Amino acid sequence: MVESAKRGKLIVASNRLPVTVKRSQGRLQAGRSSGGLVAAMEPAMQRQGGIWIGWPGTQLKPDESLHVEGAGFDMEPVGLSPTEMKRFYHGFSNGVLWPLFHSLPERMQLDPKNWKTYEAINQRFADAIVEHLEDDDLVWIHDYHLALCPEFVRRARPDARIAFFLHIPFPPFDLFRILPNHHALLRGLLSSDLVGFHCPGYVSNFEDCVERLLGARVDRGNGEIEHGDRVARVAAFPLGIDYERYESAAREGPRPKRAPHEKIILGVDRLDYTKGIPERLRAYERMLELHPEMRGEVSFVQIAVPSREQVSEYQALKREIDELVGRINGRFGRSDWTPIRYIHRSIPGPKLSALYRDAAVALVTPLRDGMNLVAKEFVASQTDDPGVLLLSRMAGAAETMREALRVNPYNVEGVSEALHRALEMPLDEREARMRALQRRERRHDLGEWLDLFIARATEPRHSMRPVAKEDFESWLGAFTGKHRLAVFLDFDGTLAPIASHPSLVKIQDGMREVLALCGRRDDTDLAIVSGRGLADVRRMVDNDRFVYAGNHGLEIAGPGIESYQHPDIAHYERRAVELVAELERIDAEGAWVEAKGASLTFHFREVEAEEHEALAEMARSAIREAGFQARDALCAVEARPPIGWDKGHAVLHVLRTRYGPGWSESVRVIYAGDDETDEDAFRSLHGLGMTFRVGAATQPTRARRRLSDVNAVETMLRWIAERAPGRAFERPVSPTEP
Ligand code: ADQ
Repeated sequence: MVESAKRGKLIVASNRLPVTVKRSQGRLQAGRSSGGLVAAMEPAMQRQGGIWIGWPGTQLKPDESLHVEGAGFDMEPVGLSPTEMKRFYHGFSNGVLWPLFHSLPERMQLDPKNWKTYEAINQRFADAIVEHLEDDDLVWIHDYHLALCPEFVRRARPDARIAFFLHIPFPPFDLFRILPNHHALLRGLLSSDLVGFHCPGYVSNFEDCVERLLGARVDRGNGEIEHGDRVARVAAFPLGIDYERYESAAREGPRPKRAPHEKIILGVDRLDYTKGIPERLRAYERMLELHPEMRGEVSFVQIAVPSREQVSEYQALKREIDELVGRINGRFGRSDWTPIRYIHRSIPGPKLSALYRDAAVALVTPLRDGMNLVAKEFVASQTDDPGVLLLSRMAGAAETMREALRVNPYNVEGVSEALHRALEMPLDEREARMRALQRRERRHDLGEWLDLFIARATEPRHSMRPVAKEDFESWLGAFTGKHRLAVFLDFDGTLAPIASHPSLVKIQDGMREVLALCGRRDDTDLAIVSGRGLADVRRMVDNDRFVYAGNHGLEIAGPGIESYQHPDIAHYERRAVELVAELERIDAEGAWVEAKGASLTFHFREVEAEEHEALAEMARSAIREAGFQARDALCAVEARPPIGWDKGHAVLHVLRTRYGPGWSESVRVIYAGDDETDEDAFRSLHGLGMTFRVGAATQPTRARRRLSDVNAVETMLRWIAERAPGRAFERPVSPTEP
């Protein structure tokens, strides 16, 4: 299946707009927002045009709009109240995701209320996107604040073209799984057509996580992930900078009246604990300790833009840095020399360019960093005497900037030695390293990044290669081993494609053949577990070697077990007759009631989509009033007796009666189903068996893995039919038997 992609407008969404609005004397004033995301995306939007959706930095009044003269693109503000800021931005985004994704989980501050607000604000952003969304537009969502947004946009507009870029690292599986909401976050991201990261290492961390936590099928070679019935692509797009702009700004930047006597060591960061500023100050202190001859010869300029000042972690960091700077300056300072000049504010562009240009060494030593643009800006600005870049191995930038002196920022001793080496480095080596760095950054600049990302995001969609027997061999081979198999299968949507009416559902020839093959094996037992009445599903499948559980397991019959009927069923059969009559009175063309004895289903697949929710609500309330449980199914609402018995109970009942209480020793269980009611079985079998949810990725699942459709189930059954013979079942011997 190939779908062509035409180009519409670009809709960018990020937590912050590129301007931060302040209210001063009742009037709005717009300033520039800080940080790497804005540095990257603003030039991109200026080139591309479109709409940027984000928080403007202050709550606008209903009659106020945001128009920034000469921006080159439109801006759409999303309002956040102070409480929402506290919970969504400071609480979950920066209090949980930021530290965890930077591999600093002990700094996480979990609070379930913050997660709720995170969900709500992601929905708000999605609504704003959908409002502007037209066919052929590209939605480009940015960063960890909006990880659920792709899913919410996809729900409203299933065909939208959605891309996501993460500006920070994606952590390894072992860390990511600490997050209580990890499934939701992965599902959110996978609703995109393309998920971009800075580095291949982050891509492979993400692939590990979706494979191990969601059981999704991952094609690492092609960077494709199957998520239900959709395919998301993943790839690394290392961000570059607008090289020429930094280069010319450096050439034109203000020149000092006379060259400073000391060599300048420069640090430029947002004031953030991931940037490793205290560690860097200690390394500088150690260098002064070990090399007294450097005192008075060098000077460390650290510029730190205030960031997230409401968060206590950031306030503590500020205090720590203030104290360290004071201590080091007190310890080594002289009347004619201050070892550290610490500037706690944003610096205007031309001044920053001049600082970059004139520095002898840039100390870029984050403890962890998605990419780090400061390293790249420094390199582009080195138009005069070449300086040296000291770069943390933990920054994404270090993966490509090989000619930098790469250091471990945690190793204070090592950084101090590297700093000394950088200060003493001869000109020819500095030149060779800097020119190589510059060539690469010039070639792989922001424009190239943008072209590559947009080209990939608008590529025609295609399906992944269909799931093959080899996939099942790797998922199920070791699990099943030589054991006997107990395979439980839902019917509608699992063994046969859904049709407009239950009576039209039909098992295809290939499926029928493979079911027969499985049925003939003496090491494999099949059971069909359906919401249909027992007689109905047995007639549909028509294989007398199988066990059947009808009415969601209220009635069970088949070879090897005694027939079972739940004791309360007769009572509910009588009451269900009245409920059927009641629901049949709901007047909607195409809606109808399927009577199944003690349970029933109200179907509305054939009714106009916009009426679905109202009909479902009417049915739910009639069902509840009649004393039944209402449960949503695919274009239907089911009424079930409230007797605490579901597909999960039925499966465990079959296993216990067929193989004895120690069944988990002797058989391996596989369950596949496509319906919400199969979730009960997934829950019961969690940790006890291998479970598959079939179909679209629109619903969360407890199943271990997802399968795209009925064909994938057929492939699984073919693998089962053809697998090497297992041991025949031995009936358990009770201790009292001779
Ligand atoms: P940040 O964590 O903000 O970005 P970084 O990539 O270094 O980190 O970008 C900082 C930007 O702010 C640079 O453009 C820099 O020039 C500017 N800046 C910093 N201090 C400044 C100051 N005092 N005055 C003026 N400007 C200053 C996040 C991720 C990074 C990733 C970027 C882009 O954490 O890893 O590289 O997004 O994806």
